[in-house]
Amino acid sequence: MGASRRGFLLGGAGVALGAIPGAAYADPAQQNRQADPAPNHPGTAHGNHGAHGGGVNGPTFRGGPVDHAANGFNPTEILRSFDYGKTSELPDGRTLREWEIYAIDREIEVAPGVRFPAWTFNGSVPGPTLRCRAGDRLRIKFVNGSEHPHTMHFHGIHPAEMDGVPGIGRGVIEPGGEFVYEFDAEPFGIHLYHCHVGPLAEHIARGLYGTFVIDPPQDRPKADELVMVMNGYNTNFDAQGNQLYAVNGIPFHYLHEPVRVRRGELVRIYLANILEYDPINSFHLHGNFFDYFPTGTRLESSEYTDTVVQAQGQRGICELRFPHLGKYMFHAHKSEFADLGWMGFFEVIE
Ligand SMILES: [Cu+2]
Repeated sequence: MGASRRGFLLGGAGVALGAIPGAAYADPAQQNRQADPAPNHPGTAHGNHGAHGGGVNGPTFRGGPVDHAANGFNPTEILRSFDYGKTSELPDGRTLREWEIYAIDREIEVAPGVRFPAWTFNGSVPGPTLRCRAGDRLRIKFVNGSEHPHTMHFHGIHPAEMDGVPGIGRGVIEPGGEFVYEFDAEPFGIHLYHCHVGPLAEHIARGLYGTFVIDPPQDRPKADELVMVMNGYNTNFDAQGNQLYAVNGIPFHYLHEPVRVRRGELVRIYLANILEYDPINSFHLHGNFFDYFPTGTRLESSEYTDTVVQAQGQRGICELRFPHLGKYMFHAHKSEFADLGWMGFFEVIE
């Protein structure tokens, strides 16, 4: 990976790339000193990269936000959005939760001027964060409104015919088809759901994934709860790595809109790695340490750290209280991923 990937950053995606201003996160004085004096000069590798070659901000897409309204979702909202479904009570007294999930083909702007033909659950990347409690009965009606065959495969414990893989139970759901997945929520923790149709890496990397939180029988301590899904985009469609990286769908989003948290309040991050084409990803937080609960299936922390590494499909819970005010970066500690979008800020306020 490396040079060849970056060299074709704009590859297969439809591109209407204008001049990209220098990055927004440096202090203005520094930005002025470092900015490329001729952002549109010809002869740069990709024509119009505003910060080509120089400055602390580099030739990336940090300069501006995407059109969230046109995309139909905003990563700031995904952060604290939990979908508890429609609830009712079963004859045995347990809670039944029902959701309707649609596979929708949707082109989204993943970086300023870079459009990606995504396949989504309910229109966003990642899909909605479904939330329930251990022991609930879950009923998920999946409607395939995409032009491609898909499934919903849930992590967790359930019967084989509810596993959402080709050839078992109902198997593949063709375009226009639908199926109701039904099973009990176990074990508690943070899990994933994603399409499981081949070529699997592409069906996932196009955007068909989301997280699935099962609360323990007794609530965890009250906290400001956040979902952070580490993802990426292979805009070349060559299955050779990714050209953009993000958390909750849009590269650099939380540079432009920092994650606001309160000093001293318990913050709980449901963190998942759904990256394809790269074996691992990581989460590193500046100026603070957090407790880490792998997969969230135990109530005792296993580690006190500022960096966790997750392989594809791994997830866990990070808990911390920020003692000091101010802005703190978070990013993949794989620097290449950070430079290509996987970075942002927490902003600690009173
Ligand atoms: Cu699929």
